[in-house]
Amino acid sequence: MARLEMAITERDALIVVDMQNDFITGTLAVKDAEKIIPVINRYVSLFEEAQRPIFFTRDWHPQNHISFKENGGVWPTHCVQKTEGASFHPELKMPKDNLFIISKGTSPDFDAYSGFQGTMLDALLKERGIKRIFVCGIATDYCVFHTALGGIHLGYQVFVLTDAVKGVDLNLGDSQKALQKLYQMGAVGIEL
Ligand code: VGL
Ligand code: ZN
Repeated sequence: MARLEMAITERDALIVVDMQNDFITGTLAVKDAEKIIPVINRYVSLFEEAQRPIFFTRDWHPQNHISFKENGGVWPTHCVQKTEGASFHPELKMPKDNLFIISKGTSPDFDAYSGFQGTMLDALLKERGIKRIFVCGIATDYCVFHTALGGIHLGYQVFVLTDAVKGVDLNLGDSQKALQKLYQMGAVGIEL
């Protein structure tokens, strides 16, 4: 449909969403999530070489978090602060500098699917003059979707790195629907 040519610019940042053990091999494992690790690592290298900031979001829940089934929520217990399940996957490449870790869902009574919700992410991007964000990670139909949508609402040009996302697909087609909705809202799907 469209042919895009582009470069990584000084206005760009990479956002890697929730590449944590529980979402890859743990209590809320997303099918085939480990397959995108090398792809994400390549994007991390690309943005690192371009000296661009890289933001890693993480789900960082207290044990009594509202989203857990045992507390009346819909999800199995996952990404409890300071547990192995909440740690980033050991094969995920972390750059040496210009890296930021954004913890979300940290209050017992609020869930946060968006990396912007209740965090410093917007302020950190703004004070660095970032206008375009490149989003990858898991899950396409939850935290990637809401982080990308949040970015759109906050005025960023959002690119979804389509070869570096994986979805839960609780209902068949959820991830595809999430991507279509993002495109309708102005996001661009791209593979660099
Ligand atoms: C997520 C379910 C519950 C996600 C977080 O990172 O997409 N999904 N909490
Ligand atoms: Zn969560």
